[in-house]
Amino acid sequence: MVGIVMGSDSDMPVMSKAADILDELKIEYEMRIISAHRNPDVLEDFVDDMKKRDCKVIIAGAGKAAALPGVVASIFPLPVVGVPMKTSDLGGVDSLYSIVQMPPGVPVATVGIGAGANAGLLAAQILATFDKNVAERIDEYRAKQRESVIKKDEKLQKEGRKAFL
Ligand code: RP5
Repeated sequence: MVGIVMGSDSDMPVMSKAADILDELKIEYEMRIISAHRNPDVLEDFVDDMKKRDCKVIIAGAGKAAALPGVVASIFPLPVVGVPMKTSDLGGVDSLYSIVQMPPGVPVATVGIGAGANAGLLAAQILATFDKNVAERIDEYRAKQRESVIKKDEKLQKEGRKAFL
């Protein structure tokens, strides 16, 4: 299973995209709102619980001085995927730098600003390294993705660029 945690309910639109991908790939997850700054004790309990329940990867999203993914990585021994939120003051580079610039020894696999779907996919790909069923479902997902681009190009060839405007 996968853990999904975010610092605030305001992060939900982005973190929901990660959950949508896991739903599509039939991967079980637990989703929580826990702030590293506002309730660190609850965060520690959550990570301990995830460890006990054999969780293999945690997706953690936060914005601004986004400590959450790094704190999760400091207590969870398996991969942590960090999702930086877009912010109103600094556009999300604040979150991105906070999450990606971890000190040596405590890595966070950081996706792009607001890239919840990629976080879900990366978590699924981590599970796919040892779960053949998940690997097969990722192959199917990619085949659909390929097909959708081919269809768009066929439309372009048939109807011209104005059909997209
Ligand atoms: C972070 O501060 C959260 O992850 C959120 O992205 C940001 C703003 O939080 P709220 O003021 O919306 O609760 O901790």
